[in-house]
Amino acid sequence: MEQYLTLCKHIMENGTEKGDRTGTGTKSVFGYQMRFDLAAGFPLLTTKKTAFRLVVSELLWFIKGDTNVKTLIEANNHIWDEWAFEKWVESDSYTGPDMTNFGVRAAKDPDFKAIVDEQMKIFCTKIVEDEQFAEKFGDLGPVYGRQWRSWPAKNGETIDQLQTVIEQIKVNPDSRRHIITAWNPAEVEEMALPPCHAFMQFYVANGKLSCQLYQRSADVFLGVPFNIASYALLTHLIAKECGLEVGEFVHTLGDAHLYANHMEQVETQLARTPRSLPRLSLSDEKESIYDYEIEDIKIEGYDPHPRIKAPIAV
Ligand code: THF
Repeated sequence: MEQYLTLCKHIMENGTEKGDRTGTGTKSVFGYQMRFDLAAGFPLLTTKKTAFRLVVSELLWFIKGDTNVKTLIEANNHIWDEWAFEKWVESDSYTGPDMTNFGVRAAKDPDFKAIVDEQMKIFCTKIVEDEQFAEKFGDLGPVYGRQWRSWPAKNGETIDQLQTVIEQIKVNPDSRRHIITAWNPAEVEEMALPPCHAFMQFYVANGKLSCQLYQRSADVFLGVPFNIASYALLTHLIAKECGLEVGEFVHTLGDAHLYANHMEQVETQLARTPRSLPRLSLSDEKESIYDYEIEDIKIEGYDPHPRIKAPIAV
């Protein structure tokens, strides 16, 4: 994963200091590309422990077309909590302490962070225990799962982009139209967060399936290790279903940034030496990509450096 460390170094050395929506501040470059040979090992970061089970539960959530954080919370995956929580605290139903700009304030003030954590716990409990609450506040709007599996088309019909791509890879592998887009301009406003990993294309050559992703906005320390692993896993799953080997994952970034409050963590990581990549192990019993459960997808031989904590920008 030298590619990833090279990206971090590149932003540190050449990035422009730039304000952002979250008010955290970033160092950023525009336009960058990494390539990962998926046959050489599974690209899960070894210079910090990355929670593969969270990558798996999030990807299965996308694949199943789900957009409600309830499923993730039940799988003990909390990476999307903040975006649903934000909708709740801005609604009339919320009666707790003032949560304006909770992300930035919590990152700066440990006492306030404790108050946010407490409200977040209440939120997660309500999501799991109260079905109506979950329906109202757990849904992130028409985000990835909805666009991948049921993009709203004309006459009330929907388009299953994922299924179409899988079918076309099987019958027409040479096609240059193996595309899935999560960026739906008509619906961006209704989404809790417009898609960051927005547009992907698949490519078949020499019996191998490759994938290229265009990511408009890349949180290089926290998000990108997840995004690389997620699309590598998606490529493996589709390749297996289509009877192909895996080729490359090509990761193209738009605004690639390091948040101002991740700099020390990046330095720690850059001082570490990458280790050999783990291997992916998929259950042989699944006929289709829609049948996988979390326990069917495992990583073997993963021996990373310890985890490095960092605050998420909301
Ligand atoms: N917003 C921001 N600011 N960055 C992102 O990477 C991001 N995403 C998704 C949506 N909005 C985003 C959510 N993905 C973590 C990882 C991925 C996320 C969100 C959060 C995270 O905090 N990872 C921790 C571990 C968390 C845990 O153990 O619970 C880590 O140390 O890796 C990118 O698509």
